[in-house]
Amino acid sequence: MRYLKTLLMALTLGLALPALAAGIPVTLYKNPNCGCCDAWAKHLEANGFQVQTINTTDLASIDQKYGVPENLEGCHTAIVGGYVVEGLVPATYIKRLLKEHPPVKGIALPGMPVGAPGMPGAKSGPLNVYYIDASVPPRLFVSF
Ligand SMILES: [Cu+2]
Repeated sequence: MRYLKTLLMALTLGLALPALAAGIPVTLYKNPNCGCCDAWAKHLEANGFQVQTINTTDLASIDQKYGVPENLEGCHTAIVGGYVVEGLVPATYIKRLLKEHPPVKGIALPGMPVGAPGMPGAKSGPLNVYYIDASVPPRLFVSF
């Protein structure tokens, strides 16, 4: 009886642990020579995501494939829960996107602004994260 209990407990733990450790899956397309994308991936992993990195020197094709307009391009493109996350968007806003589940392609923090996760330093002003959809000019998702 005691043996059975121990066995059941071990099975329960064995099943529960990988599920907890896995985190929210992210596929990250990045240039192998860009370091801030790796730092951003670490920031995500520290905040409950699990990042799979795919190195490519042809990010233009990735942007085209996922419908990221040129004016919203960052240094990398990530796919999370069916959404496109372009650039160094903080983990907390990705979670908000997944929770609110708006009918858009995704969100973008254009460029590589100092003060965003992965780019050390102090921000020179508020950083804007935009929706990726058909809106011109792009609609603001959040300022931080
Ligand atoms: Cu980068």
